[in-house]
Amino acid sequence: MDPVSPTHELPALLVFLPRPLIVFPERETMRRRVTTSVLSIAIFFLLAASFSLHVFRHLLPSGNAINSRTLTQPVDRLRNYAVGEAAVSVLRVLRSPPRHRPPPTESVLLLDWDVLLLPSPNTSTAASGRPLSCLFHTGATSPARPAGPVAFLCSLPNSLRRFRPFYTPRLSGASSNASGWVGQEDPPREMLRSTQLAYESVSTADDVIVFVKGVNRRRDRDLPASSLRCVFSPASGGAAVATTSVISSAQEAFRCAHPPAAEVSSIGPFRVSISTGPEAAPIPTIANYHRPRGPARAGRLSICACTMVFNAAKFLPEWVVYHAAIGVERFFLYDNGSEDELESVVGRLGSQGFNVTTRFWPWPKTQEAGFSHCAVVNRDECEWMAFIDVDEFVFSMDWDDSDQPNRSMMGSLVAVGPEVGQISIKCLEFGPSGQMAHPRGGVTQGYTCRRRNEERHKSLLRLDAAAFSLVNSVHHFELREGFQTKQVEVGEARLNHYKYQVWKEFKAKFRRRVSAYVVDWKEPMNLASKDRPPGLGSDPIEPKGWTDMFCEVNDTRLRDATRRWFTEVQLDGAERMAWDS
Ligand SMILES: *[C@@H]1O[C@H](CO)[C@@H](O)[C@H](O)[C@H]1NC(C)=O
Ligand SMILES: *[C@@H]1O[C@H](CO)[C@@H](O)[C@H](O)[C@H]1NC(C)=O
Ligand SMILES: *[C@@H]1O[C@H](CO)[C@@H](O)[C@H](O)[C@H]1NC(C)=O
Ligand SMILES: *[C@@H]1O[C@H](CO)[C@@H](O)[C@H](O)[C@H]1NC(C)=O
Ligand SMILES: *[C@@H]1O[C@H](CO)[C@@H](O)[C@H](O)[C@H]1NC(C)=O
Ligand SMILES: CC(=O)N[C@H]1CO[C@H](CO)[C@@H](O)[C@@H]1O
Repeated sequence: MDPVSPTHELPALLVFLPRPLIVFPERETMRRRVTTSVLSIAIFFLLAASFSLHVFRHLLPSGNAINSRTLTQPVDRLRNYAVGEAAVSVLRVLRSPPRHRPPPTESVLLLDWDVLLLPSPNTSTAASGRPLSCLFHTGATSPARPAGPVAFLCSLPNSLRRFRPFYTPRLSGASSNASGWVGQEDPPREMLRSTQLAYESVSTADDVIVFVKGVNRRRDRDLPASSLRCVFSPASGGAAVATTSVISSAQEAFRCAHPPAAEVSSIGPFRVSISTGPEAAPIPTIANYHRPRGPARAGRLSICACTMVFNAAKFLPEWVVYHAAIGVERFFLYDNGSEDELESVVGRLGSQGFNVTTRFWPWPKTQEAGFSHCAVVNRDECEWMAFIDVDEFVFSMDWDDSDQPNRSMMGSLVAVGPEVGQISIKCLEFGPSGQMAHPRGGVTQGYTCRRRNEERHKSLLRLDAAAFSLVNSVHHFELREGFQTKQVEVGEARLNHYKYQVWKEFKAKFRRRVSAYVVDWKEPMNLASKDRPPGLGSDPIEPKGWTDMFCEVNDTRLRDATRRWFTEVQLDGAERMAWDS
């Protein structure tokens, strides 16, 4: 929760004090009364001021509460330091009218001691060329790497992990325009927790969807929408400016009515969150509120694809080039904090004419929420959305004999009646196929032996058919009334899932699972789970005979087709695949 911000609470307390001076008394007694008033006001003011100073003493901003010098000191000393300057701050508050304030620098503690740092918009990050780092209140630092357009990721230094609370670091190496507004130099704020957080919001013409962790904690036990409220408050902190009703509550997605425009038009920006009862404080929020979107633009793309990625840059070109050729027009990647060259690979694909967009999505166990988000954000952009992973390739036996891929191929899969809201395609799981290293030419070229039976399924969703609640299980969505799911048989279309790759890749993928559905294979539990590779123990060491595991059927259909479709002959006569750079 935001601490009560003194710049918001104090003016209300102090502004009513001078009022007796304005109510003019009778002329004869005026002087005496004025004297008395002034005296009592002075006394009251002193009492009130010292009381409020006592109450707010560790919240009061001071001229330079955090600078590089004081940052090296313990927080308690910072607080004492702040009290000495309090009176000055109060007067400054009295003089300055309420105005637009940018949010302060905030941070969220993620899993594995990762810290997501959201610098105040008034912090310039295009700084001095010095490497950026997170500077913690003890003076400890750790390197900061960009995470999306406005955030940074750094690791909480070891020396701080044993001490509670955790304080928000500052972005060091950046310059800051401190002079613009009161409150910039607040004492350190506590970190927010990713387990209790409104982390994202999307506005449609009709409502605002807020993504929140910590409300619906248990599967199938979603709190009723009627017990919740949507709360809108200034991003800089302070009291709510509006609350509205929640229309739908499912998983981590909450649909709320927009507040009246007047409530959120004056002093912005605003944040949105959910509160679970009249007395309950809203869940802490970093979700910015946007006013309703305008009317949808005309014309939608037919088919797009949406996926979660973590360190998938190496696999991306093959997946994008292939699916673009068979008719996927746009790709949305939800990046779970990749540490590889994702952005440069995406940039290169963009310059080659592929439309790939990344969105930073570091929230733990939010694959369903990410897909809900993708479905609702792109509803005006795409008619169909394929929710498949970067190691999954759509293929149809009907394409076996084609000399060239064409953009109508995927289209033929979605050429269905208007009552079909979702198309469910089964997965065939490929094994290491005797490979010892990442195959030359890509996964489609090297992995050609698979398990016999299909496992699981993935879906193409007609975005207009997604249930209002946006409920999904990653593999498929719940649909609105009147729509149904079409199950496609493997003979018609299937997904080649390159699940069990060479040991090095498999290990890396499972070290940090992007899918919430894959059990942690290192934990000796759920040994019978479908997600657990059969025959694999719970040790991260290469099982004996790995290269030949999961090999029941030789299946070279996709390899053969892609060889035909994507082989390019170089000037020197050498061959390579279109996605090899
Ligand atoms: C700070 O303000 C100056 C002038 O007001 C401006 O030129 C500069 O770009 C600002 N720096 C940041 C970090 O915003
Ligand atoms: C991607 O497509 C969208 C809409 O279809 C368009 O606005 C955008 O400019 C495209 N981006 C690139 C890099 O082509
Ligand atoms: C992102 O990675 C973290 C760390 O392994 C994991 O806990 C989390 O569930 C992942 N997020 C998503 C959306 O899968
Ligand atoms: C695309 O390929 C499919 C499968 O080979 C074929 O049936 C169809 O006629 C092709 N469409 C175009 C427009 O070339
Ligand atoms: C797959 O093909 C290879 C090479 O032709 C052969 O050695 C192997 O036995 C085949 N595997 C299966 C499961 O049919
Ligand atoms: C660079 C930047 O964002 N500057 C802003 C800092 O805050 C003041 C007051 O809100 C704004 O007016 C500036 O534009």
